[in-house]
Amino acid sequence: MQKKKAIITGITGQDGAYLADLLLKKGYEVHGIKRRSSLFNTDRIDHLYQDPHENGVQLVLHYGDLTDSTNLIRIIQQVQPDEIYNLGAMSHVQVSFESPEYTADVDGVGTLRILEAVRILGLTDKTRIYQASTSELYGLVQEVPQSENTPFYPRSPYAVAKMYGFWITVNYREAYNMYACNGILFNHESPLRGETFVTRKITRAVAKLYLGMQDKLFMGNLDAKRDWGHAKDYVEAMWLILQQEKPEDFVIATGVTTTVRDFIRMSFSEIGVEIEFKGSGVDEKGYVKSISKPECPLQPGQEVVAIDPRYFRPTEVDLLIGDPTKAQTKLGWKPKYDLPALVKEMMAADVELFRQEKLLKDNGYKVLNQFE
Ligand code: NDP
Ligand code: GDR
Repeated sequence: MQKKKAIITGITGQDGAYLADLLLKKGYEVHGIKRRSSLFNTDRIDHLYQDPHENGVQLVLHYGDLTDSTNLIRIIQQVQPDEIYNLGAMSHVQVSFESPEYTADVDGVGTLRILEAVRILGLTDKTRIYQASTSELYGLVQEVPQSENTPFYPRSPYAVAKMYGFWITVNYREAYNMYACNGILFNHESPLRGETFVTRKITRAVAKLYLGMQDKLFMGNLDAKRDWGHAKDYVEAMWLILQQEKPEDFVIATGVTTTVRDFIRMSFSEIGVEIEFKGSGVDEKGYVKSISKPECPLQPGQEVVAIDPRYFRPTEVDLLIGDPTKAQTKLGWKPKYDLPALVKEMMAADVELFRQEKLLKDNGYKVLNQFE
C-alpha cells in the first residue's frame, strides 16, 4: 500500500512539531512548509530531521509562505498530498493588534490560498484539508460552555482573520464538495509553547525565580479564564478529524476553565512556593506566603508578581470553556493530560532548561551566542 502524504503548514510551530511527530509515527510521508528566516527556525523539529541525501526520507521541508500562492500551488502540485494541515498563522492575539493587515493576509486569506490551490490543481477528490480554527472565534461571551453551535463574536484582528478562515473552509466544503474541516481548538500548551504566550511566560519566569535568575514576573489580566489542554492530545484530534467518513467541524477542549491567577499559583506550587495575591486591578501583587523547599532563594513576604498594563489588550476575551461532547462521541477523542499534569511537565522542562543555562554561567562558560 502507498504511504499517505501530508503537508503541514506551520511545521516549525508548537503544534506543527507534535503533529509531524505523530504522523511520522503513523507511517506518513510528511512535507513541512517553513518560512525563510535569517536564523535557523527549526529548533522544535530538529530531532525529526532526516538528511535529504539518505534514501527513504520521510520528512521533507519546503520553503514557503502563506502569503505566496505561487509557491503553495507549486508545493501542493509536487507533493499531491492526501491531507493538508493548515497550522501556519500569525498566532499571537496581542500582536495581531499591532499587525492587523498582515494577520488578515496570513490567517484569513492564507486559508483561502490553500483551498484554492487544491481546487485549481483538481485535487478536490483526493486532498483532505484541516483548518486550525480557534476558540478565539467565540470572543465576547454569548454562552457557556462553548460548542459547535455557539455564535461567534471575535474580539481581535487575529480572531476576525480566523473567522474568515473558518467560513471560507465551510464555504469550499459546501460549494465544491471538498473534504475540508475546522478544528475549533481551545488553548493548548506544552514545553514547546512559544515563550510569549501566558502559560510559557509564567513557567519560564517561575523556573528562573526558583533558580535565582529573575526577581519578578510582570503580568496583564489575571482574571482571564482559559480552557487549557496539552498540545500532544490536541494534534491527535486534528488527525482524527480528517479520518472521518464525512467532513465536519469539531470543538476540541477539556471542559475545565482556570484563571491566569490560578495558573500562576499552580506553577509556583511546583517549586514549593505558596503565593497570595493582594490588592486589585493594576495594583494587584503576588507575594510569597510560604516556602517548602530549602534550596529556593525566595523569602516569605517577597513581591514576585506585579501588573504591567502594557499586557492588557484593547478588547479582551474573558472566559473560554469548551464543550467537547461531539469530539468525544464522534471521534472517540479523550485528552490524556489534565491541567495539573500539564503544569508539572512545563515546569519540569523549564527548570531543567534554566538549570543547564545557570550551570554553564556559574562555571564561567557563556551560553552560546554566535555573535559575541
Ligand atoms: P505557533 O505560533 O507556535 O506556530 C505558528 C506557525 O506558523 C509557525 O511555524 C510559524 O513559522 C508559521 N507561520 C507564521 N506566519 C507564517 C506565514 N506567513 N507563512 C507560513 N507559515 C507561517 O502556533 P501553534 O503551533 O500554537 O498553533 C498552530 C495553529 O493553531 C495556528 O494557526 C494557531 O492560530 C492555531 N491555534 C492555536 C491554538 C493554541 O492554543 N496553540 C488554539 C487554537 C488555534 P515560524 O516558526 O517561522 O514563526
Ligand atoms: P490567547 O493566549 O490570547 O488565549 O491565544 P495567551 O496565552 O496569549 O493569553 C491568554 C490570556 O492570558 C492573559 N494574559 C496574558 N497573556 C500574555 N500573552 N502575556 C501576559 O503577560 C498576560 N497576562 C495576562 C491574556 O490577556 C489572555 O486573556 C492563544 C493563541 O495560541 C491563539 O493562537 C489561539 O487561537 C488561542 O490561544 C486559542
